[in-house]
Amino acid sequence: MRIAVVAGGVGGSKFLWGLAQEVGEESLSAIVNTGDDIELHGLAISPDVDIVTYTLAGLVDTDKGWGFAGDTFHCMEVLAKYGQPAWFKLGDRDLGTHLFRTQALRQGRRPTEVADAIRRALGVRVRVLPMTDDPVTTHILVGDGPIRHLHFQEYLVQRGAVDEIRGIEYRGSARAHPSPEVLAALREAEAIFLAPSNPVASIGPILAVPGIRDCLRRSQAPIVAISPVVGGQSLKGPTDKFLGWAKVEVSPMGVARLYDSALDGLDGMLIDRADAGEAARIEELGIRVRMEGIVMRGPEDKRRVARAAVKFVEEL
Ligand code: FO1
Repeated sequence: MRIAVVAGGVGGSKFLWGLAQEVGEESLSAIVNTGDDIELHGLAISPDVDIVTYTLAGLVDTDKGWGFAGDTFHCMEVLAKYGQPAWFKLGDRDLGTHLFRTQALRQGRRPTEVADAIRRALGVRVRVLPMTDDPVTTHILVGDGPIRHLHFQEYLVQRGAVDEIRGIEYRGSARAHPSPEVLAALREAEAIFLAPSNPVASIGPILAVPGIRDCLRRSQAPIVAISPVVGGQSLKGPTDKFLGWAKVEVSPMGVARLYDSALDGLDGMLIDRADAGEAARIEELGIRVRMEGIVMRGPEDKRRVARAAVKFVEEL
């Protein structure tokens, strides 16, 4: 079965890793958020694309969820000595990726081509596709008086997501087009999963690209979301804060409703057994529900969630 997965960084990569073990890498395409992309020290950094690639390559630092395992940060120490911003920790090995990406983009290669070169070089057979080759940047609006516009990484990493969210902009998304590779992956897919990533900050920028949203709306393939919320709490990071801003209930039901309206119909939702009480309410929306333990800590959890998702979609 050919599967397309719409994914952010850490949550998306864990689910993709499990899927790769269960169905094999060749049948998978990952359509990855690039709203988090940032330029720092003159380098083009694409965190979610790298997280997905490193995870599938078995090279990621599984404690942090990003960067290469065992990386060192000597270059950052030198940059800090020169008074350069050092809040976004780029490992010495990781810098190799950013140097390569920056140089290749300057030579005129598309982000999709560069991501493809990187994943192939690292031995990944899943097609890792940036959501678009056009620039899209997620900005978080904060501030009690005058509104400040923060880049997503400034909000999340530099300031630790402490600010109250006043607004979110997916800058450039309205003018962005999906790449031919993304369109092909979506059209060929026999099943589409929305990974357990932040619905507003990670999946939101992808669905904000009109050509992707339209393609998903028209898709004949079943679309199944894996809930990023368990027992009223987000699986990772400040997802609840983002859902709160979007006036979405921090529950599988809230996320189901959000996706259902964004896609003009969601086919299925995989939720945690802890949320069994919500199943009937979600099914009232016409969305089929499957329950499983969906918290992914170790490799066996990731495989179990992936197995449940595949079985569910096969039965839809
Ligand atoms: N996240 C952090 O919390 N702190 C960092 O210093 C940091 C550095 C970093 C470097 C490369 C990379 O690919 C990812 C990195 N991340 C870091 C993760 C990233 O900011 C977010 O987790 C994602 O953008 C959200 O999906």
